[in-house]
Amino acid sequence: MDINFIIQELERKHPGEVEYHQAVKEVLLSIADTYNQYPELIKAKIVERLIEPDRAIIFKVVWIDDKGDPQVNMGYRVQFNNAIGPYKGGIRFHATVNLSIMKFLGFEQTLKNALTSLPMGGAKGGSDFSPKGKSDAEIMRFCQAFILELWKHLGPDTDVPAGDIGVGAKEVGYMYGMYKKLTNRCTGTFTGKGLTFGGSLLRAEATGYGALYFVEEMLKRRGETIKDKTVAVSGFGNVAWGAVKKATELGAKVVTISGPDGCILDPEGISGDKIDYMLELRASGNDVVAPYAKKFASATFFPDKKPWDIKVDIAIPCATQNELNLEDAKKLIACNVTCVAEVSNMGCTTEAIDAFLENNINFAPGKAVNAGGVATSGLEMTQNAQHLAWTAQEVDLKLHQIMKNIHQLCEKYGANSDGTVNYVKGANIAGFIKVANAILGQGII
Ligand code: 2IT
Repeated sequence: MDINFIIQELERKHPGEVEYHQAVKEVLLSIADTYNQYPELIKAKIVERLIEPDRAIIFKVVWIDDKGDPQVNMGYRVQFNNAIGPYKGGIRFHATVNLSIMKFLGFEQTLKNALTSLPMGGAKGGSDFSPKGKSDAEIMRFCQAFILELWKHLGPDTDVPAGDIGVGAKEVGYMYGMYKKLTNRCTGTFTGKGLTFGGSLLRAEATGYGALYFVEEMLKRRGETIKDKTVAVSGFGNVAWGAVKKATELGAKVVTISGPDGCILDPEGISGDKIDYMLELRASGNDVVAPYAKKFASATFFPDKKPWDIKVDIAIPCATQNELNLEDAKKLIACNVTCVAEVSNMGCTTEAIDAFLENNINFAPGKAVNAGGVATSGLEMTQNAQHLAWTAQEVDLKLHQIMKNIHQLCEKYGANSDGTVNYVKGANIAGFIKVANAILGQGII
């Protein structure tokens, strides 16, 4: 495989889509050696077929704000690949959303969903609509207008969306409500739904819990446990909340969270009602963490700062793509961090990942670490199809097993000769092999 040529062609066809190029390049670099051992994959042009989405649906969303004025936003759904199962992936509402970000997320989702071992293809959707500062009524009208266009492309066996940044249970509820009204069918065609209308117990916690289960496996390989370790978390949304909750439950001390406004340092640890308060912060809709330091005297707020220059054992980025760059990586390395588990999708820049790997820091990529979220979405689909609801314990057990399996896949495909694991390689190759074989087995379509 001539990676340079494939990337050049991708850039020529899709100029300026930098996040999409970044995600594809990272994967191709790590799978190249394996791919070149399979002439049948090369002959069938599996890489060329995998890196292009099946389709991208782009539409206009017009809605009415509280003043009675029309507003216009963009809507997207990138149905990336359905070789393994129905398109599946979250919807993001954030001012930065564009086609490149949707495509990188859809591509990552395809490989991630393959890692879960559940029958789900990959997709991503969203809008440049920013929920920040919007009233509840505005958010509802936007969600309804968004689905009024998108509903015809969805379905329980076609495409099942969920939440992502800016889309939580409330927004999923508004979107699913409109979807159900238009189709007149209770098909459960959304995951992360409210518990009274088909949602799964533990879906809210699943991404963060799954990430910590994965971290436990990483540490276990080194003969360590997470108990008494110090942890830096970025972000303060649903995913960060679940991660802080599980890390604390397992005996670690989480000393940071962060938002677009800056970073909170709480040396006493974020536990108990401080964790519950994260939900309040998020529900306020202001997208800031500063109020935490006003409420809890043990904490300090540092405006415009990231949590990566604090001495911790483990760093867990839970905010957004490229949030952790080379400069941040160098600071963490200087602080003797030993483990970096990326929970945000593509949370670390390529240069940051290279720095971690060169310095023998245990680094694991988002598509492995955060797969517990979509895996539990898969479990929600199963429960909906069975017309049953499992207990939290049942879901947790399955989630835990899935994360252990993903870790094993990383060990299998990412083993270094010195006995350590290259998790980037392991996750990319394991996901790719599964999708590649699924594409190959279904002919040229
Ligand atoms: O990035 C992700 O995996 C998600 N936003 C969750 C997707 C899902 O379908 O649950």
